Amino acid sequence: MNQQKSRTAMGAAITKNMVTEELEKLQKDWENKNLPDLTKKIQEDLDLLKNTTLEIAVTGASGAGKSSLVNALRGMTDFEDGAAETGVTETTTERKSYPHPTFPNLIMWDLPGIGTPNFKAKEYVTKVNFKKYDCFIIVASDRFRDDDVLLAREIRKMNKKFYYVRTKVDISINSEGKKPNFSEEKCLEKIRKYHCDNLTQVGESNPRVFLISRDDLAMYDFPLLQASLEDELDDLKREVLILSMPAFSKEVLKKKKATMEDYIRKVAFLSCAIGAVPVPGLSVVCDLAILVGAMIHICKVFGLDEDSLNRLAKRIGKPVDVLKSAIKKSPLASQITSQFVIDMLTKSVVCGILIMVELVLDFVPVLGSITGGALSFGTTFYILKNFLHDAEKDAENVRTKAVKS
Ligand SMILES: Nc1nc2c(ncn2[C@@H]2O[C@H](COP(=O)(O)OP(=O)(O)OP(=O)(O)O)[C@@H](O)[C@H]2O)c(=O)[nH]1
Ligand SMILES: [Mg+2]
Repeated sequence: MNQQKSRTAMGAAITKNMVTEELEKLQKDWENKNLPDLTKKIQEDLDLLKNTTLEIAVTGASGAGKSSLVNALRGMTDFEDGAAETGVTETTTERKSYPHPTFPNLIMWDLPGIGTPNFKAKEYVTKVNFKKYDCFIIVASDRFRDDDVLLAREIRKMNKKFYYVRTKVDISINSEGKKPNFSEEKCLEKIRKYHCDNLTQVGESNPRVFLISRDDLAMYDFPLLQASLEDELDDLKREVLILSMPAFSKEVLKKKKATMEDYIRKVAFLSCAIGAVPVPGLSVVCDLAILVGAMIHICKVFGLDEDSLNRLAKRIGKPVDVLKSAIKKSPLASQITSQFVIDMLTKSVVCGILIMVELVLDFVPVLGSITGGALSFGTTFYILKNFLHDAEKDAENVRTKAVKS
């Protein structure tokens, strides 16, 4: 390998080794399939994800914080258009679906409180159509009751997953925090133990309880709850969850990035298979529409679009411009057009694409007769990987800005 080939393309995040690895994977996938079959399979995978929904029901006693949790999981405050109504008296009186504002494939179901005169425990399961949901979050803000365990039993009968969640932990921590020698960790452990004992008393064996506050999903047990949900969902539903999850921690951003890497591979392959179009005035070939669509998707996954930034600004009570000032490298989703991509390609030709193209050409014999397609794969993969790298960094900067007091 000559020196030029082994170096990182100027200033870019993507090395030639990374592209080589991808081409080798592509070559392997290719071995037993022909191009139309593989293209069909990849397009089907992408369509399947587009059509997959994840429906999470939030249930529990009246006033426990169900609607507030539905809003928090959609990255919203309780006080904006489209938010589930919350209140200190019985508020939600019929089940209602709340699709995620950016990724409507995630549907949160806000259910009425169980055990109220309108929703007696016995009829509740049929009245709110328990069969419909993929999994359940059973919330309590003081203690779990017989009714909650009854719900859990019904869910278990359907072979579905549920999670016991204790909400409003911020309130408990704030009031206990005033005591001398306060330890947050010990206090959380005490609350956890209390609820596990309480659930055992009302008939649950070996319960696990997640402590959360709707005000800050990065705190307490929310990251554990999210990890448990992910572990127990099938691949497609897990992907829906990861894409739509508010970017409240570095770990969430990493998971989003890993998911998007797989997406980029698929998209680059499609760009290869669909046949490449030379970009006028440039010595590159690729499918501009694919690039535009993929970049907009990446921005949305990382919350780098106007609507997501506005929602986050509202949640944290800061002007949206403060958040925007943290975005140094990526455009906002609304700024991505064909012209934007052409400008980007023009700069990248100087920086790195040509080196990639040279590398991809080495692979052409294995990729058969689709020289243009192989070039398109290389260009699309290289551009999107760099774009993803920048988007993750910017999303992390936005997150840091959001948590800074
Ligand atoms: N501090 C704090 N307050 C919360 C939290 N979750 C909910 N609340 C408040 O608790 C009250 C009840 O919350 P809701 O989300 O309306 O409760 P619900 O379970 O939907 O109630 P119903 O619709 O009546 O069944 C509201 O005033 C919320 O603002 C939390 O995590 N922390
Ligand atoms: Mg409610």
